[in-house]
Amino acid sequence: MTTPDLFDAGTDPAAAAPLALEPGASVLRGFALPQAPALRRDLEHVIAAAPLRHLVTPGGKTMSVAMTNCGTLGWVSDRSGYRYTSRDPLSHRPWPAMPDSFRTLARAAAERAGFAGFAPDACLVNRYAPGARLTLHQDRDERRFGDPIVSVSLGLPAVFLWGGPRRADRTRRVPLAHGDVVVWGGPARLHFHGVMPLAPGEHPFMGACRINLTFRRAG
Ligand code: MD6
Ligand code: FE
Repeated sequence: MTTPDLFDAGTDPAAAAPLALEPGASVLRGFALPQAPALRRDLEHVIAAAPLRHLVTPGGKTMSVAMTNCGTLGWVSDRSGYRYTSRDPLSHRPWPAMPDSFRTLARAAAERAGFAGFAPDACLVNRYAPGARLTLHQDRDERRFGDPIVSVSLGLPAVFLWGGPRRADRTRRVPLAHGDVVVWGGPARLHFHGVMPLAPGEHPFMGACRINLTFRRAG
């Protein structure tokens, strides 16, 4: 007989059963909580080397979310389009290395969600200040879609919009809190998704913002 209490989410977040959004997509509540201090510490170094900045979309709008990257590849946007680059266009230097704490967490979360062997080469860092939002989009600038995406939420809570394979599909609202991890791949890999405008607030651990780390295998 196993003892369910030993695997209670309150004592071991990594053991919590994933909440299935639909086939291929799951939410791991609190999965990143034990690693949050290490993630925050390593994030400071990433941001010092490659500052957060507001990118411009191909349509000429400045994004409300501030972004940077770490890893071999980084996602960027400008008037000429969306793409992955191996260098930071601001400094012309390679993106900062992906910290081991990031890589290890992403791999473990993917495995927990049923995608063993995930080896991300790109981590997009998103910082939301109150009011910042991400309109409905697909993640499809990666070379292949065989690998999942792992998305880690830190700081202020947000409402994630989870849609379907077509932009016009109905969306559902998924609240995401500090430490939650969303993993999607397989049949859900190209589903539309977005983030509602961030409500103002002060988070005891991250201050007045939400940080999202999105891991991909891009190259
Ligand atoms: C965010 N995330 O949660 C924005 N994309 O701040 C994304 O756009 C995203 O969370 C692909 C997979 C997971 C994500
Ligand atoms: Fe996305």
